Amino acid sequence: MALESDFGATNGDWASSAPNLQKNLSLLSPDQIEDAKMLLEMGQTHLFEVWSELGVDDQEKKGFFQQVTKLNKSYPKGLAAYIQNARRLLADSKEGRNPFDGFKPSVPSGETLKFGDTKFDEFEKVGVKEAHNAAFVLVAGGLGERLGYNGIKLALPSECTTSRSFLQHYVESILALQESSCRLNEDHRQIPLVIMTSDDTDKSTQDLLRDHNNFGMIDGQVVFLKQEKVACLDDNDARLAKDPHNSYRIQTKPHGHGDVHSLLKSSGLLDKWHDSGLKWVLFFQDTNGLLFKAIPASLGVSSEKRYDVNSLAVSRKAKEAIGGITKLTHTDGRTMVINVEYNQLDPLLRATGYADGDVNCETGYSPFPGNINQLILKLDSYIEELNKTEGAIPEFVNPKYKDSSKTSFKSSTRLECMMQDYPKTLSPSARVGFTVMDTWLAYAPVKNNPEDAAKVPKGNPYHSATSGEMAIYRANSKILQEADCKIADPVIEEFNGQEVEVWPRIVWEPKWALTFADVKEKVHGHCSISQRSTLVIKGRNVAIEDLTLDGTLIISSAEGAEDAKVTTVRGKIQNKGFILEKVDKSETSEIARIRGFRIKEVEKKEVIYSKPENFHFKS
Ligand code: UGB
Repeated sequence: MALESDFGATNGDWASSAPNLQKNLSLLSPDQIEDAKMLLEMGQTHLFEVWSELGVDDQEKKGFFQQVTKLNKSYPKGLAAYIQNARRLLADSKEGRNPFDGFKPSVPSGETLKFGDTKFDEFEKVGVKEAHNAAFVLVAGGLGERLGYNGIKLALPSECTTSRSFLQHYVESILALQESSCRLNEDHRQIPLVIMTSDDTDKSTQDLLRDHNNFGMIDGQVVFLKQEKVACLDDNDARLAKDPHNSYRIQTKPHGHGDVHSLLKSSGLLDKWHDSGLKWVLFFQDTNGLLFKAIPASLGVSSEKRYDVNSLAVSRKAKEAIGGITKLTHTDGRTMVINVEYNQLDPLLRATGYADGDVNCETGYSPFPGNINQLILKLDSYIEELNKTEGAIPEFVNPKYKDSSKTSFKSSTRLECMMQDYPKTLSPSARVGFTVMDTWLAYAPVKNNPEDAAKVPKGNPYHSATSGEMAIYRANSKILQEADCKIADPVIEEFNGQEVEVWPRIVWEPKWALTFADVKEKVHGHCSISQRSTLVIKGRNVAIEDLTLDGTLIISSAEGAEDAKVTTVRGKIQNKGFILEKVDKSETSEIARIRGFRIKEVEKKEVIYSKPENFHFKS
């Protein structure tokens, strides 16, 4: 950098535009002097306006430059590049420039799977076989402000019948997949799991895992990568915002889940995985309790179709807060299949001749499949691409302007990037596809607080803790129905102002069944389950046969009781069961309050087996 000559070298003249900095130069190391020059050159003198005399708050001043070093290091090409990029994107935003200028959207074609049909079963089989060649990456740096929950979302129970957290469910699902895949391939590979955290989530996530012995994963199988935040911006000139609580600090905010690509690249993990023979990297998000029901088949699709990128998708309701998978064709002939984020789809459609924008078609859904942000990338081509880009993902800025002059912001903004924008830099020859699954099977995230969920337009999904839990019961009930069990119809109930279908509370551990084939292998005869029932299966080798349940049945294997032989539970069970008890806003348990109910255990039948047994109940 030619800063010395531009500013005058050693006498501090270069800092004359920031007199309060100039008075404190003796505190700074040579590297920090360079950073200070960069900040002045980049128009950031305001950061030093309130700096006190030398000798006062000196530790804070040193802390400021430590923060600048960190911001510099954690952004590709440093803080000066960040400020330059911000100025460019803020100018585009002020001018209202459409990021998709020149592109026309159309509905792409991809693989559409229907649960239970032959094609789905075949893809599941291929996916399970392939899973021992996969690594999983969970992006969990977001705090979930929209949910209004105080802890990390991964620690939330995915459902309250067993209270298993999302993280436990994810880890156990990967382990179940690992076991099935290794059995088929006759090897003993461990499927790696990477969790991307941020300062907001890192400690709590690591503690959660450690306090539960990694939920069964071995030491080293889980790797944490922490994303850093980026500097906030106060105006269109990209003046960095001061932290409102400490004027010796720059305010920072998360940069978005797109950071995962540069972190994976710089960690060296990708090459390590490649050297150990892995072929796939699967990315997923923090609160979708259904996701692993869709993973085996979609991995099968990736493998059979040799997709470089496979995005999982579901039918999307117009204006639903999930991105739309879209084919974009440029006037110059370029095409790409990409996620268009939910806030951009409507303006893009309106600007390109679709006068009504983001609306449902005759199917009752948007014609654009909804992106659920589960991506499957082929490791070879991923490494090749990241060698070119270092994992940098095209960024965007979303300032909330005070008025139509677009000259000032309501609050500070920052640059962001999204992991699903990875295909934007790929060459046109890359094989980019997607797999559409039934929504009931694949997607039920927990994102919205009860108040916002209750305001969701009728017919659109709530994406709340209430709907997320009910969706798990619905999916398990429908899967058992497909396996010829008689499952009573759901009833409609209202919790926290949201009308939801309440199906029997049926839950099983991933090791019992991960695929439909597993379920069919373990359900026999004429089984029937009433709507008010609860069925929990906690063992691996358990079959139910001619079971009639009206109440609560919990089947658990005692420690060490699992072997290849099967425990069978049959007969008729009737008891008072568990009930869903409504709670209101005054409820002190946060878990119950955000759902609008708690589960009250009234009566249950519990089967705990320590060796394979046959249980025959006669009510
Ligand atoms: N996340 C991070 O790890 N780091 C961050 O800086 C931010 C988030 P949100 P949103 O569910 O299907 C996404 O906030 O806005 C993690 C897609 O962009 O839940 O709802 C965070 O912990 C959208 O296209 O994302 O939108 C969480 O695990 C659509 O697919 C994940 O990133 C939608 O999700 C997502 O964070 C969806």
